[in-house]
Amino acid sequence: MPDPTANEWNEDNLQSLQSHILAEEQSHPQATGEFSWILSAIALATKTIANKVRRARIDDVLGDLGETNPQGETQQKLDVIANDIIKACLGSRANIGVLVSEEDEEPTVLRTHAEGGRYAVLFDPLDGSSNIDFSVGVGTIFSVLRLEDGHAAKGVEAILHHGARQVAAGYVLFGSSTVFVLTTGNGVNMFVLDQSIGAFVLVKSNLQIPQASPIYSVNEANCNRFPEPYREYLTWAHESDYTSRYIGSMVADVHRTLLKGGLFMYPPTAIHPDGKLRLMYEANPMAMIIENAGGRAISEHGRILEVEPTSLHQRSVVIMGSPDEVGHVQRFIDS
Ligand code: AHM
Ligand code: MG
Repeated sequence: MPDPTANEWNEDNLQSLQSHILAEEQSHPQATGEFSWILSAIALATKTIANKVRRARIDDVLGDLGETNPQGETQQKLDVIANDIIKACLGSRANIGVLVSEEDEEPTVLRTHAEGGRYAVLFDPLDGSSNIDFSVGVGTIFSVLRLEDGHAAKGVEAILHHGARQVAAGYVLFGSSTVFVLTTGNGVNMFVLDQSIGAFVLVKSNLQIPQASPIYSVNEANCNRFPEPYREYLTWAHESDYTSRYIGSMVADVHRTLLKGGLFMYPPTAIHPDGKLRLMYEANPMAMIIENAGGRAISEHGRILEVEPTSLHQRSVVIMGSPDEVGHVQRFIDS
């Protein structure tokens, strides 16, 4: 019989994102505390975006702007609002040198390494935003890279590193609840925004993706334009009684895959021969999360995290999820 007078609150069941990051930093003797500044800015930005997303219809900011982003895709009003919020929240953090956004052609250089700019933050401010008018889950994705001394002189090259060099990555899903999933390379933790106190609280530490799960998540309407191995995989999955789930928002589809297991992929198509998703601020951060949860994340030529980027907005084929499920697709690609 539980003691009703016992205090059930302890550090395991009420820990904010902020205190979690501080505790993690304290466990690294060389940590300077700089990192918590960046993550607290991301938390502030995403809480603000969550509020905008919820109020979008009331504030009449749904729909597109009639303009396109650097990839030629239609910008939603909320894409631009979310981008501005992130830049406003991160721009004043003294240790951020460079911001890279899906919505901006060029990186925003805030300060050089000599001026204290130690990190670059790369982000997709509102992924899946074509779903926003219908109250479907959308999200912010971010990747944090450490900058080397002298980065200002090297320009974009200072940021063109493979994803294995990320020092942190995460996403915030604006769904029926607002969920913050974070990795700093040491497991994956999940926080939920408690609206009543305005803080992200830890709900699950050390998330592990299931080893296998018969679910695939892909835009199957493109099937006839997929290369042969993907079509063969889908035929195999149909014959193996797999089920399908596809929301069309990467954050929501990857989040489900992380929790329930299965496979998420965006193969090459006629329109997007290199895949549709962007390497540096969509594929890489999601790959870091999935790998840290025990899953696999590959393009057609090996680990996504080992792809050497040649441009900021380049695209990548994405195949990620439970290790066994990724293995099945790889089998068809390799045969
Ligand atoms: P976006 O960054 O412009 O929102 O595009 C990325 C989105 C992903 O969230 C999603 O996985 C994909 O595009 C869906 O593409 P499609 O509609 O071709 O299935
Ligand atoms: Mg996106």
